[in-house]
Amino acid sequence: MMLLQILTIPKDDPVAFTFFTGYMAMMAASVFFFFERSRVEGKWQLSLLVSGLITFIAAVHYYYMRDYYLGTGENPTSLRYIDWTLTVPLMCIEFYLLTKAAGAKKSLLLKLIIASVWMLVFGYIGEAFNPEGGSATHSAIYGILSTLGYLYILYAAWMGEVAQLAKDSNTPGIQQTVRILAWFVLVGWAIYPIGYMCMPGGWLNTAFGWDSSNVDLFYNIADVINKIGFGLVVYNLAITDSMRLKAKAA
Ligand SMILES: *C/C=C(C)/C=C/C=C(C)/C=C/C1=C(C)CCCC1(C)C
Repeated sequence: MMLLQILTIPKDDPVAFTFFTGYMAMMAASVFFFFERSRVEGKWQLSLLVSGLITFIAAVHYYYMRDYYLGTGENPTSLRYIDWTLTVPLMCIEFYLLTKAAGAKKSLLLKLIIASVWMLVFGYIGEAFNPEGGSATHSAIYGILSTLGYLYILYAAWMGEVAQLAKDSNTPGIQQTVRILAWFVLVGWAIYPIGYMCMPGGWLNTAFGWDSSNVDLFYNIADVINKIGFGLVVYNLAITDSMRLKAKAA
């Protein structure tokens, strides 16, 4: 019976659907990024490798989260945060690689990674150690602490070092790409705190009665947008620039 439960998607369960489609989308995106890597100029290959690693790591976690969710009906909180702790720093590396030619230093990468780990550690405490039934205070305190890390990355991408380096690069392609990625951080990443607020004790849970099943719905949709979208934006720059270089050489 247990096996049957694991293998079936209940037809009235949109969260289960998004775990399956999320898994497949991440897998397909990884294959795409890894194969396309050989078609771009050498200087872009590392960026595409990182794009592929982000979606590949997510795919493996979705494989396990999907079973965990179907088997227990609960949020796979620990798997979720292990995934993010690996993939969000990799997204910081994408910013670093894009601005490296304009002089980005290792210290910038380190600051971005520290901010993302800060954001995720407090988010994890907020979710995983939320008292039974949900505590508004616990949820708010750790939510706010986590948000400070998010705001730092947002600031860096829009007005801080990352934005400045993109400007200094004097390369329209880099400027445009960094700007689009900054939009992802502003809009795409903002979906996560919305999901967080659906858990018991969270503001949306109390105000609208959105329950913890909505947490994963928001996270799954946000992950597809952010991980695959981020990768495609970088890919677009890499392939456009490579084609241009090839045309010039011919
Ligand atoms: C691929 C995964 C990504 C891009 C995950 C991003 C996650 C966030 C931006 C999470 C942010 C949170 C807050 C800003 C406050 C509440 C707790 C979090 C961790 C959900």
